[in-house]
Amino acid sequence: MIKLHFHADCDGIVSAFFVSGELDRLEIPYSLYPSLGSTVELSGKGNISLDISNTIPVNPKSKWNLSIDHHISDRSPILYSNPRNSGFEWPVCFTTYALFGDTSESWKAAIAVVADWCAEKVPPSFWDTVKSRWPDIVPEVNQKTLVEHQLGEMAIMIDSTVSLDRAKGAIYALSALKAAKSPKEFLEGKGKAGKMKKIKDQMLKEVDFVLGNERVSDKFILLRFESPHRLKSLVAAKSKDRHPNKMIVIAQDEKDKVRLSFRNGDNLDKLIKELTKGIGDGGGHPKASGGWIAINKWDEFNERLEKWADGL
Ligand SMILES: [Mn+2]
Repeated sequence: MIKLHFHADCDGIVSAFFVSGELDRLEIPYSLYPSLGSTVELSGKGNISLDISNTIPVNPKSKWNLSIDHHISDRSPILYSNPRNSGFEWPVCFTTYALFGDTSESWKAAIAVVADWCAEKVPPSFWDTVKSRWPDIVPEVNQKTLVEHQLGEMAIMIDSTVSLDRAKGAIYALSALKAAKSPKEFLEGKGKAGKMKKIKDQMLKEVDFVLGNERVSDKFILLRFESPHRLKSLVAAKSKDRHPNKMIVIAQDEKDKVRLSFRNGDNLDKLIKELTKGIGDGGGHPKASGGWIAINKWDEFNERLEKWADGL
């Protein structure tokens, strides 16, 4: 039995769509393991890990596992694919689309390309393919335009479903993608997407409620909040629209941890690593990173953040 691990975000879910579609075609049985964090431990062999930067085989001798990723990270001691190593920055959804997809499903890859802020990182010919079938969803090949348009809206439907139902939401979103026939039907909420459309409206209301409580300083904005739902990434995305010229620090309290998202800046993967050192952990991309700290280390994190801002 193949164990399919995938990051519970747009990129991971769409990647799982393409890989599981190929397994379906060959009637190879598999089970699904959405991962809410960036670390997964693989037991035995036959694991496939998608968009999870820290993929660790429990037994390092079990090489018959596969990781397809796009984060800056060390090569795992298993079959490993990362376009960064060959000079490309496209997300996992694009790699898996190129490997196993069909042009009739290119719009699904496009959702996660936009969600991962990579519209201009994938080849222009990809957009020609999408546009030739669905001109409406690609008004122009411009990341900012696309994220505010229909592809961005579909990405929020997927992210909201994960915010509400976490791992279960990720599996639901995957099944809705499998059932979806066209971007139009998906956007209109036909079939399984209907529930996701409602969840999107509910989550966006909660995000609006949280926005406005941010502390705005010269160099960054800091927004710390509590919610029963995993809103951190949605709140980060909306804060970016509100404060396009400042670094964004989003902090969501969760039992004994505070989960963090950094947006709008450079080398944010290195910065979050530095600021959480010894009190938590962090990583991700230069332009968007995430992590956590122990809740009782909040003051220390705050001091480090201020000190870093003073040094700029
Ligand atoms: Mn991801």
